Amino acid sequence: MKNIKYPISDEKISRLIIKSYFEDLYNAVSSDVIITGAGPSGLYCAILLAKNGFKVTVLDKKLSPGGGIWGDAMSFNRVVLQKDVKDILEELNIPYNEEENALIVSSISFASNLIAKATSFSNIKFFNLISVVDLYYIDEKISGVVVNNSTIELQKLFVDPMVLVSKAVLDATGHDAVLVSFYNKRRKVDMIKEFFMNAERGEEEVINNTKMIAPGLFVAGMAANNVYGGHRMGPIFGGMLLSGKKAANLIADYLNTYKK
Ligand code: 48F
Repeated sequence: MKNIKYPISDEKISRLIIKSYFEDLYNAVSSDVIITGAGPSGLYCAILLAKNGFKVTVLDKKLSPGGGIWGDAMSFNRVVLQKDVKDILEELNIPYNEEENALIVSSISFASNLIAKATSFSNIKFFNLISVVDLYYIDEKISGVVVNNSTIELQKLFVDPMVLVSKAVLDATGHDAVLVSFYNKRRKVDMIKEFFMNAERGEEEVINNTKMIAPGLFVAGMAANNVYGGHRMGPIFGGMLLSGKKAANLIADYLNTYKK
């Protein structure tokens, strides 16, 4: 008696994976928005834009989405959020404990629920192990990104990248503000660099610093504080969600008035 009623051959496994993956990649050659960085600000922005009906591509150079959430606090797997984002945690089904007017959340639950929500939208395509290595610039606006496989980048192999086009691009790459740095190489932006750690100030600033840097190029999350000189902060994440929300609103307004 066999235990498995529907066995699958190795050949079929390869065929199914290649077909499914490359269908998605083919589809992602052109999107409304490319979000680079699947940390908290990028993921929440993707969720809100997808809810609005936009076609979203999320790229992350690492194996697992979630960015800095997994690293939590010195490896103590909890993060803290302000009560201002209680409704967002409830919307994302993330359990929390309330203490001293603050919310305490398991970083594992926070990351996995954000990822689960984002991957539940058919209009968000996810690609991990893909690095953005440059910006695509056409007609005086940012019109996509130049990408390569992360393992090729790590090995520094001489392999040419390709372009994914979009009407808007979000730099949600965290502390390094990678996409704004690419832009800054050709068109000057005053990158002030992030300031010393201060959670209260940094969390306020990260929302104010979420902006459109140049036509088609937006910045959110820690990248925004790095560009505009906001304070860095530790394992507190309300500002990241609210920055992602502000970015989604700015991008939606831009896309609604977008002319090719
Ligand atoms: O750093 P990250 O989590 O971004 P964030 O949304 O959140 C910051 C917090 O995690 C934390 C904090 C809390 O107060 O300060 O730092 O600003 O995630 C950034 C993601 O971008 C990816 C990287 O792998 C990470 O998952 N990334 C960075 N550079 C590239 C990239 C690149 N060139 N191409 C693709 N992905």
